Amino acid sequence: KIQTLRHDQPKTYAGGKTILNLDQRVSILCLEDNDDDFAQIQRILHTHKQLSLTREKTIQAALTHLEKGGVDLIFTEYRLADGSGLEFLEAINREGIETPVVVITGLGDEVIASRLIQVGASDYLPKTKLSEKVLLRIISNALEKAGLRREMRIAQEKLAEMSVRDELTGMFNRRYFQEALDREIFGVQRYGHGIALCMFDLDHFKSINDTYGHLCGDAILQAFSHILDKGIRKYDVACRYGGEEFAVILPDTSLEKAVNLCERFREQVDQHEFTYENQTIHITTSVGVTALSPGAGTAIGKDLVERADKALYRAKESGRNKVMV
Ligand code: GH3
Ligand code: MG
Ligand code: MG
Ligand code: MG
Repeated sequence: KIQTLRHDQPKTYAGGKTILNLDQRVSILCLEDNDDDFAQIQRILHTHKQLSLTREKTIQAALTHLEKGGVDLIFTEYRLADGSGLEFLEAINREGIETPVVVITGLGDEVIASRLIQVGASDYLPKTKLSEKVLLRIISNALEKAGLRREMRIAQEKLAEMSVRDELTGMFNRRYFQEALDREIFGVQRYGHGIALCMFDLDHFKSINDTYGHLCGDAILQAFSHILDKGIRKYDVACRYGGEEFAVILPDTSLEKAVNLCERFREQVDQHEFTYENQTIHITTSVGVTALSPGAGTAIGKDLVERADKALYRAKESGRNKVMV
């Protein structure tokens, strides 16, 4: 859809003044190779002391300038010595620069304008429409839009993070675990590094709940997660697999090393004094471990989980508080 670009009707309030909601300094970078054009913008805005204008004459210089940060808004001419405004916008997108861009140009062309908006220009202003009122409105619009975009991005990132995490413990959830396991198994064949999978199940956890209450159980699950989290490397993947079951993927790890690690965890949990409302609680964990080494044939995530589960079952059968393969 081609956007209709209207710069002749600034937002106004009862007093008829343009609304510019700027309570802090705004640093504007002008990408403009024409001295007169830059002087005109300076002249128009010179009474607004909160707006500081700096200038670069080429796309390259502007990009270098932007790398240093501190720019809130960009004005750019469309036709530049080393490229077009479109190329500038594309370079900005490539670099992941979020600073809003307003294109100000003598070239009044609606098709170019809509194309510029499509690649992310915040606004497009023909030079014939340049006035204090219009510029101030455009500045305030661009900053507002950029603020909303930033908030949206942060919200999206938060949502994405939440969708892979377990709420109670903050560990990865089962869905993420499945994805991660498939990815790691693929890596075993591709890069020739073995992986290990460890399944933890807290022993007699039902009786912990029955004795101390469900909230206490929750607190213990959190404390247990913390112990697990602290004992692994940053590229290991620890997940809450189910209620009181946890799974840890150890990339680039042999069965022997994994067993040693789990044995340390088992011991640590056994020694740990969990506390809840001035009560000291003792828990233990059973662990099943399995590994996949390169050249050991093909396996899918389900096979590996099944093997670890069986090992865990053996740990339970042989008296709990044990690590089994
Ligand atoms: P074992 O594994 O040693 O065989 O015995 P268990 O009692 O741990 O095994 P079971 O699978 O019968 O019970 C698991 C218990 O874990 C029951 C359930 O209420 C508790 N549980 C599961 N999820 C949560 C949770 O999110 N919070 C709390 N507090 N308890 C949970
Ligand atoms: Mg269980
Ligand atoms: Mg059970
Ligand atoms: Mg259990």
